[in-house]
Amino acid sequence: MGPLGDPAALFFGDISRLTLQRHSETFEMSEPVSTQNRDGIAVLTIDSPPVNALGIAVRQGLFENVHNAAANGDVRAIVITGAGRLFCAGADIREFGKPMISPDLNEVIDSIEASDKPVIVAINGMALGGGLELSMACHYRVASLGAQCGQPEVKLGLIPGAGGTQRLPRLAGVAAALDMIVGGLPIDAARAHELGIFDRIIDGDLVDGAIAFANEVAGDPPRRTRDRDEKLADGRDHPEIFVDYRKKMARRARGYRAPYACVEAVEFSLTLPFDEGMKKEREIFIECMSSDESKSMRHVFAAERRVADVPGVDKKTPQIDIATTAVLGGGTMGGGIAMNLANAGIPVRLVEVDEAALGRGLDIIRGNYASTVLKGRLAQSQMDERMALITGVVGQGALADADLVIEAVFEEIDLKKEVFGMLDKVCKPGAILATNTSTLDVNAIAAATSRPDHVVGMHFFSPANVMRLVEIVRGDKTSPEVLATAMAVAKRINKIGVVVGVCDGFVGNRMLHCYLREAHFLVEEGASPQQVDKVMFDFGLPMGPFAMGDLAGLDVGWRIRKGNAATRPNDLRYSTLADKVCERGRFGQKTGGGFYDYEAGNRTPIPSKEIDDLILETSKELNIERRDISDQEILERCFYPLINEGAKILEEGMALRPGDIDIIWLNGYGFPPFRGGPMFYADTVGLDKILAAVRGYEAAHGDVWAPSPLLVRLAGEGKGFADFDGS
Ligand code: 3H9
Repeated sequence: MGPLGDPAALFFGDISRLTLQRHSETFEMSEPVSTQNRDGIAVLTIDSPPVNALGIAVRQGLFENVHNAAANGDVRAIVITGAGRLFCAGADIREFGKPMISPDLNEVIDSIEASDKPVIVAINGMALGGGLELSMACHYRVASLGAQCGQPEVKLGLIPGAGGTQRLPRLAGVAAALDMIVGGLPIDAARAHELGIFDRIIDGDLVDGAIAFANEVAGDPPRRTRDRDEKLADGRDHPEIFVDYRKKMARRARGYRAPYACVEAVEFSLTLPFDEGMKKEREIFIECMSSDESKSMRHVFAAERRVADVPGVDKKTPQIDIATTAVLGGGTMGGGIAMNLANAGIPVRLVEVDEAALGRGLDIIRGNYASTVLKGRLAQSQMDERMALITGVVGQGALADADLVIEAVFEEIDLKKEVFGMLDKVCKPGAILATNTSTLDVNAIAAATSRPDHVVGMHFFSPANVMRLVEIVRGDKTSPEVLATAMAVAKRINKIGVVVGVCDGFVGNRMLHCYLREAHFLVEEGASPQQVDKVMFDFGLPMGPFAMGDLAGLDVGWRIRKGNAATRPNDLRYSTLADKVCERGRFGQKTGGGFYDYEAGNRTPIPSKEIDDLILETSKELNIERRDISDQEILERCFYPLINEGAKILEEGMALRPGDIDIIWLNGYGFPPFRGGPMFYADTVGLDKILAAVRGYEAAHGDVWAPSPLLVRLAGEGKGFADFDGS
């Protein structure tokens, strides 16, 4: 049965006047696709907020409206455009994994391409994924000055599945198509025009310009992308381009399937006729769609957008105007935070106790910017603008009129309390006092002020000017306005802010602690640092725990451990390995050695004889008979306690959702997106399997392995963390 005669399609014909609830907003939806006849040119407008995605209602609407326009004797040409801020964000991601209802996107696209009347797409804003594929099946493409287009499917673990891999090389050439499809980044209108994707850029009213264009081509035979192959010649003459491309992307694409699948599909545009290439594209698209990689990356896409949903805060929550800011403490962290603010055009005072410390702090910032300029990623003029926004100041006077002060002094509770007592006296009423503490009690810090409602945690991750994550720590008394403003500031400085509760280490570091603990125990029991690091690297992390410690500096954790020594329970197993490494003055890369040795000017870790001996000595002291440890045990012992701790964090309400924990681990600790984050990964393994392993390790290693009640409950019910609804 054809799509128009499909009962399901008839049902969906009614969807056009649905009222759609999205967060707290309500949209009155009009026809998802409507037609206006403008003197013989049918103008079809896709109107499906928020992003004109190609869900069933839009596909159905396009199919019918194109069919009607093509059959209408008064119509000479067809223009397709989008209402709102962008043309089309592609296939409707919410439909993925559900049964496809006809017409599918390829049927719609085929019907457009087959039209005997010229079809011109008028691209406003963005044409992404299926939106670009639909555009490429139109006979001509015109776009507004600020338009962009791209094939971002790879970021969802997919390849373009509606002709992108076959039509883009025909329009833009193989090299540019590979860059766009494998890289997934959009290009601007000027570049798209230069490449031949856009036929004309319209400066002025886009629809009027598209109608004028349509009148120019109205009598011409349709120009179909599938029939064009002049741009393929280059690829045919240089088949080595694919070999080179695979080699070039190997480091970036480590652990991923989709980027390679993209290259494979583009290659078929050269080696097979168009329809055969389309079939291959379809096969690969379907294979990718059912992969854990794509499921993980789609989860990440949705989870990133959900972090902004925070109880007690919504779009109506008033925010505090942030015009002037100050960062207290010009060390590596404070400097990085100041750079973030300046990068977003926000003036910031960097406050230090004396000129020498201030000079050091400003020098580090200047050096960081200068090295970005040297790499060609920042213009000198931009560096100058940013440096001009950072004013170094000695003394507290500069804090008085700041709207937001971010404290980044040493990680010691008494010092933090003293600093907040001072801020309370010096700062103007209504100012937000934020602490960058990574572990300490934000409520205790807030209690040192007379305005605990204006105190919040903003925990940046090192290096703060690079890492995207900020844990926004909601104290017991933090007001909704302050929380909403902190979230807005994070967004403004291009960070992803995740709201967490007050507990030791918050979410990320609390889980990291379990991971590091087991990594050290494993080395005491028989593994080597390099074996543990390799297992983690092969899993997809940028580096394992020992290489990471060496990079971050082992002295930081050492100082914290010494601070906690007095309160550490005596009956708990504690690894002294890292302390012993530090006692030898080996703080990591910066001292030329940590768990590994380093050659001057080279960051490559070299296995260390000194450390090997130290490990053997330590095992002996502890009466541990060293044994061979399997990679699987390393994987389980590093990740399962981390996941178990994540479950405890959820049941205590310290994180709102498993997805929030995943976003923290992806953006703060380099957890690979193709695994979706630790909680999503746990679901792919199966909570029953994880629980069984946790119980086994509990029997062997004691109470630290006690499973969280939430893990026990969900595993018992045959569920995953994805089923956790906060109760
Ligand atoms: C594809 O096309 C496959 C084809 O090749 C083959 C098919 C056979 N679908 O990001 P925002 C929602 S795969 C459904 O906050 P922004 C989003 O969830 C697709 N919903 O806004 C959010 O909802 P909520 C390839 C979508 O201005 C709301 O729109 N395309 C889709 O920062 C606003 O989004 C892509 O991968 C969608 N496709 O950024 C593009 N896209 O408010 C993915 C967005 O309920 N999208 N939503 O949380 C984006 O990159 C950005 O959303 C965009 C706007 C740049 C468009």
